[in-house]
Amino acid sequence: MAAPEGPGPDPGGELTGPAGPPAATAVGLGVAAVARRLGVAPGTLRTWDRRYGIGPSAHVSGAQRRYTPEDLARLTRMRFLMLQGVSPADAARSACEDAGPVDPALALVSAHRRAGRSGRSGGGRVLALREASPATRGLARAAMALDTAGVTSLVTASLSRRGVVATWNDLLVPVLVGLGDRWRVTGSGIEVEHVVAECAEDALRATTRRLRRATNVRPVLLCSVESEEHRLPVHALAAALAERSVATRVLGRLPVSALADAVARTGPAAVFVWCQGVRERADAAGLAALPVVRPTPTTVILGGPGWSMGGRPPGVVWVPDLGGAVAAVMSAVGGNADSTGTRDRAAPDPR
Ligand code: B12
Repeated sequence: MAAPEGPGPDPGGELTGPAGPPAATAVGLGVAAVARRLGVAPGTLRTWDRRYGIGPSAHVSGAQRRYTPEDLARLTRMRFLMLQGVSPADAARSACEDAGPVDPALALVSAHRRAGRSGRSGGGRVLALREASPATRGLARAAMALDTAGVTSLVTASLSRRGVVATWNDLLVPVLVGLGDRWRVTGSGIEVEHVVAECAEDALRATTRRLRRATNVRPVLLCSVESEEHRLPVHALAAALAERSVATRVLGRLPVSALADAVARTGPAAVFVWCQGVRERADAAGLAALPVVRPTPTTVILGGPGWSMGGRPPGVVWVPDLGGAVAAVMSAVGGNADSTGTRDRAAPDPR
């Protein structure tokens, strides 16, 4: 079993029993003492024992079963994982570690623990990735080293070699998801997230700025909902469209009323609105406030996991990924989603 994070076994000397090597001879802690240490009710400990088989293992004749230091270490780890948002069942399984990590987030915990044991701190310097091509591993390494020049040059090289959609899907998203998982499990790595977000945004904006001759006559507006701080997908879309000679206007975070004004003033072919929805979900029904442009109405395209689509007005579409957003905008402006100016469209994924 991995060493527990947080207090180690028996730091408070509450274990009862004869002196000597603790695990072998100590009689152990009672349920009330363990509950106190973990900050849970004794009944909760009994439930965990019954449901997940993570309970006291010392058998003392004529007495209640007692918790050994190993039991306490296991429970401490389970509690630590639960405080990071892992479900009790998964936390118990991981704490016992017989079955190995059961999901990527738990694999991440193990990676961080291994890094921790080799003397590193702050969640370790290794980023566990759900998908790990050599390219994504390289980007993750540069990011974890806070090597801004390295991150920018890896992203920039991939953008010009493989194009925006492939760079976003195969290089950036796996690293961003890995960083998000790491933050969820360990609460650390915000500085790394910022390095990747800043450098990626720079590189994507540079791609967008390279557009010289736009083919779209009507404007395309890109924005996110007012409460949203996640904006990388918007910049990925702007860059992917620029590659296809479609100019966009990135309007940042907007309340619906401001978006309505922008639509009224510019009569766009398409509007894209991103909502990650961390602080609050956005209701697509609210977009009924957008003015109807005549003779050809604006195509309203929504992206991100934060939308409630229940009462969406007719003609409002939700797209699941960057490729879908590109296709929807290209169809609104009458262009071909596959036509890009990128040199090497067919460059193999270096996976
Ligand atoms: C970078 C980042 C930030 C940066 C954003 C910087 C920037 N310039 O954008 C900063 C530091 C500002 C930030 C802040 C916060 N963040 Co944040 N952040 C992220 C991170 C790592 C990447 C965001 C991103 O670009 N995602 C894009 C892709 C990678 O996201 P995806 O969900 O996997 O994408 C799916 C679809 O959306 C779709 N898709 C992907 N790309 C595209 C593109 C288009 C155009 C379309 C249509 C679809 C699409 O395909 C994917 C598969 O289905 C995510 C981790 C993650 N998994 O997303 C956390 C994450 C979104 N953040 C999270 C949180 C909690 C926060 C904060 C509350 C943290 C805090 N303590 O302050 C704040 C909230 C800010 C706010 N009010 O919005 C959580 C959200 C959890 C939840 N249940 O909602 C995440 C998921 C991390 C986690 N695992 O917990 N964050």
